[in-house]
Amino acid sequence: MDRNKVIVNSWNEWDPLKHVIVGRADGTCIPAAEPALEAKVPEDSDMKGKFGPRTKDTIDKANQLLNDFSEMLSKRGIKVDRPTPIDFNQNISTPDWKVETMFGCMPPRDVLLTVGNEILEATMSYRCRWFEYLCYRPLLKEYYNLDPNMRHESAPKPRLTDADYREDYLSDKIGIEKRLKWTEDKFFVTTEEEPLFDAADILRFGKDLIVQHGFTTNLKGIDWLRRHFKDHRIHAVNFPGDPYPIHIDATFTPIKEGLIINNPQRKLPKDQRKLFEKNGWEIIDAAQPAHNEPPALCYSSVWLSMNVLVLDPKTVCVEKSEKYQAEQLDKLGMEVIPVDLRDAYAFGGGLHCCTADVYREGEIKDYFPKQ
Ligand code: DAV
Repeated sequence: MDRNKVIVNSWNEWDPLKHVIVGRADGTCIPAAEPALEAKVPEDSDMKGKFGPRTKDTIDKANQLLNDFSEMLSKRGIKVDRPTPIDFNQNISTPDWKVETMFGCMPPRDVLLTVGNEILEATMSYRCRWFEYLCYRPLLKEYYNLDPNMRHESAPKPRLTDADYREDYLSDKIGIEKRLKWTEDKFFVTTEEEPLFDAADILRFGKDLIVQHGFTTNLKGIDWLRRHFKDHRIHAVNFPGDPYPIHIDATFTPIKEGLIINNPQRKLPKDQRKLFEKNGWEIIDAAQPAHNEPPALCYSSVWLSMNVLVLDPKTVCVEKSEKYQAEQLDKLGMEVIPVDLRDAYAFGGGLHCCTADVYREGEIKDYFPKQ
């Protein structure tokens, strides 16, 4: 194989990063109500009942931060690509449904899953995000043309009819207690009508993929991944304690081989820890977030504090204001690079969310030989 032509290669979350996609905030909309979104937007959120384009000044600010972050990565020798936004403020439809607006393309991590030489477009589970892959197609086309070994895959587009969502979640007045009980019982907003997953529910550990079963990924989605990645072992995990379980990357974050930080309010259940413990991996509580509340009009929780981007097993990007998380990682021997991103959180998440791997050095390895 001609190594010079390899564009796509990434097997885990921590090997040295050489090429990455960083999202953009252009045209991001607050999507209109739809069943999956209703379940996720916290009951007391300032976004309830609102939809349409975000303001120009908040978009400009977020773009400035994303541009600065990209520039910092480039200066460290990491190639950075950016998506091509489309007009998100338009009605979209399929024969089964229509919605008033799309979302945006700030968090590529939600849509694209890189496993080795493959980039897989996730099914997604919100109607407003059904067409988001289009923003990444110019890049995927380029990688596909340049790299004869690259596999460009797309999971079956879901129909996302009402049968995909539980009506129980449509109420605004469920209350945290009931939500916690439901999520602990794995009674999530998505049904098992058809395979559904968001790429940000998946973490890559060489031969093993760890997948969060929650609001955005159902068991059929996990089964689809198992059938698709035949040479991998797929493990479903869930995290009781999270009333809005979407995406694994503010909950369970591998830092380097052998070390994971876990959200102390969303602990991995004992039986699911065995795989890690048997193989000598340490799971420690993540530090507390520095903030009591997320920024205005933000979907994500304060735990974006642990949504870090590992550049290599000794270097990690942490949001600039997250002093406790930075301190913890520093004590664990990591070089911490502070990155100002908080004013972009509302556009789709933190440092891990707003990036997607194209190339990390290294090959597939078996980190969990004892299964
Ligand atoms: O804690 O709100 C955010 C994950 C975004 N990709 C949370 C999860």
